[in-house]
Amino acid sequence: MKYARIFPVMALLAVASLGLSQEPAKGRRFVATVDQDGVQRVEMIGGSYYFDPAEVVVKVNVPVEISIKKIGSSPHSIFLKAHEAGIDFEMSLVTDPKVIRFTPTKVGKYPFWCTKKAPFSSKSHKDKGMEGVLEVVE
Ligand SMILES: [Cu+2]
Repeated sequence: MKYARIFPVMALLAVASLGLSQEPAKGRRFVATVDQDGVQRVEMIGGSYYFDPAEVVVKVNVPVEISIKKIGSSPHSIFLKAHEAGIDFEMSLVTDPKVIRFTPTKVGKYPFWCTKKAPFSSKSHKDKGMEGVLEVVE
């Protein structure tokens, strides 16, 4: 009889956790706004194994400043090469924020990722999900 009462609760919990696990594994989306000085500022964190935000939306032909730091002890980096859009950076991340500056010149979606890989691991950080997209819009 006890089970009869517990079961509906368990079923509810199971459904709830199922819902959670079906959430897309993608990270947060951030739409940058233009500050009074005409710069779009983004604060980003690199962790194991993600970027937060993982989707960043910026306006074309407006300067961007990404302030990025890592959390945790694993080495991480951020890499994005899109010469056609005036975007080209690659840097190792540290626990103090570093600033990346560029002005995107072409609308599009440009993937970025971490280039690190643990010495005895078959998977790179990118394989483990440490990647994202910079979306440049009108
Ligand atoms: Cu990494």
